[in-house]
Amino acid sequence: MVQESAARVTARPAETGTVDAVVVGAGFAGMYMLHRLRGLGLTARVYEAGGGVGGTWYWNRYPGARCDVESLQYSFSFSEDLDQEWSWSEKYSPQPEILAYANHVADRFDLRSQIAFDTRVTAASFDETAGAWLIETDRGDKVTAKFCIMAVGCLSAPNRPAFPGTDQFRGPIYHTGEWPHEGVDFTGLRVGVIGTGSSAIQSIPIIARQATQLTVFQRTATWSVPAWNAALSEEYLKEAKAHYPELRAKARARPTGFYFPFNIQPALQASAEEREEQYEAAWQRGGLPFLGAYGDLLFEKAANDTIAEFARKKIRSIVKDPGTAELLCPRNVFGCKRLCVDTNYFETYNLPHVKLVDVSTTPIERFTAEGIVVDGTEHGFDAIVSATGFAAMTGSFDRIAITGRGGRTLAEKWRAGPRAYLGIASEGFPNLFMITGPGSPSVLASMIQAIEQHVDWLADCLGHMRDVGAATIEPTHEDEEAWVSHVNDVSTVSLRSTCSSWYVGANIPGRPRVFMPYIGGFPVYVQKCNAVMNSGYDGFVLKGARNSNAPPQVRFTGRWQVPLDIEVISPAAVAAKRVPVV
Ligand code: N01
Repeated sequence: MVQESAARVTARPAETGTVDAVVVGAGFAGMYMLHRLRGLGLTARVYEAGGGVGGTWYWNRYPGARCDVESLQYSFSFSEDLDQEWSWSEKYSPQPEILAYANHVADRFDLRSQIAFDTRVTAASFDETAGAWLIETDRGDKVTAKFCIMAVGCLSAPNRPAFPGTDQFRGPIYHTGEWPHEGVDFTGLRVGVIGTGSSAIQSIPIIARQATQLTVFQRTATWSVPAWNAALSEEYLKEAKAHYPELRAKARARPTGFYFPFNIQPALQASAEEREEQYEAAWQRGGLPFLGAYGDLLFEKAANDTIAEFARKKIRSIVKDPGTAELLCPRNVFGCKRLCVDTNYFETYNLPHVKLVDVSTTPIERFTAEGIVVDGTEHGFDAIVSATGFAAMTGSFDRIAITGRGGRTLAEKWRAGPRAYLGIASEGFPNLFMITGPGSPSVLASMIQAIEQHVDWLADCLGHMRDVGAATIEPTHEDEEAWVSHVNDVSTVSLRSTCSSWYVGANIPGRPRVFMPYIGGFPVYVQKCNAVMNSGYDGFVLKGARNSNAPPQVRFTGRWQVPLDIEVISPAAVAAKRVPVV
């Protein structure tokens, strides 16, 4: 019995007509895009499948959900007033607070009137004669727009593995990515959790507090670092806000798009004692910056082995049962999959009612009415939590029938892996844009900064198209191919490309193995985008321009013209494997 969140859907007449732009999704990307479109004086309609704004933070309401980038940086930076007005309560804020922030932004910038909620876009097709997109929804809307902007999120399409017998299970099955809005009380229940990624490691300690019995099915052991989350004091916030602009600027110059202290020295040049000290200090600081302990950790396997062994020692020191501790010790490259950040994850396995079941060699066989069968043994449950992740990066595009020039579908074009120039646009699909699409830093940067940079670039592009009277913009085949090759080449420099993560689509059987996000570093990517814009959109074809000599005007992207932290983060540093990408 699969549980879906119960959204109250109010009736409204189907929409027709024409707007300048349709935006698909009202998460952080869709909201900011709408704000910028409005600033340009363009008419826009946003369609959002959820009943409210917030995207990821609207859907992922599982217990313990919170961000793993510090809240002071995991927030919009486009408005200094907004930065000053809003106060985060914790270092890593919980999902309800991030959702409250999204709602505050929607109200503060008066966005709701142009968003149609509870409406899923089902199809977008390009009419070559009209030079416009026809966008259709599951509520019968058929709207025409010159621009179609996909703000659909990188981790939005839940992965539901097809375990035999799922329908037979008598209790509820909850997916972490579509958690019931009313919450779930596991008190007195026997609960099974499938998966040990970020969603699982955050929810397991909380579920364990309620359940009478908790069984975790682990296919791949997870690298996780303590968050050491804490409340933010008034004094801390006051001080941070006094220096907010500097913090934002420093963040933009970092490969991750967020700031934290890191050490560029190679681990292999330090002595074993120095490394131990350095790792211990980084562990005590906690969070994703743990990977910044040395500069070569994601480039040199021998260096990575040193941090991996340190983290395994930590797991063995926390988990009391040696057999369970060994099962929880990952054997793959440290930080190859997205590093997890937890509060009491490993400690939870010391509780007598919590059990770990290894499904790495004996996969889940089937569901029954009573529970889950592994290796011939039935584990009985009252409720099951599927923390099985997402069809990352392209899954949200797969859910929409997108048809471009000549009747070619995006699904067909992307069958062997996504192809997009700068992760923003794809040849054959004029005036279709993607915010943080595959081939851009997206999930390897702080998502909100990556979103803002794309939206600002796109707003400038649309403004330029209006200045020169261009009807359409579309990347050339050659430039797109060159960019896709570059994204692929850069990925091979990093150890990140070596394991079966969702970055490469390998979490789901049958998906093509392609490293999808751009791993060359956020500032390097931003420089490329700026260069493309400043050259008059090199790599793109603008059709119908009356005034093609007009130089592009930089309307709002000034804040992205930040110098690289050149000492350590330059294309040469990438080539020399010296970019501490988290
Ligand atoms: O999903 P995941 P997630 N049988 O794909 C397992 C972001 N995020 O929702 O590793 C058994 O990481 C799968 O096993 P394996 C963050 O970027 C951020 O947890 O593929 N197990 C894995 O253990 C994150 O990386 C935050 O072998 C199966 C788990 O399910 C991303 O979202 C919080 C299986 C899925 O883990 C996704 O995280 C939450 C099967 N058939 C999420 N299929 C923060 O900001 C899958 N699994 C903190």
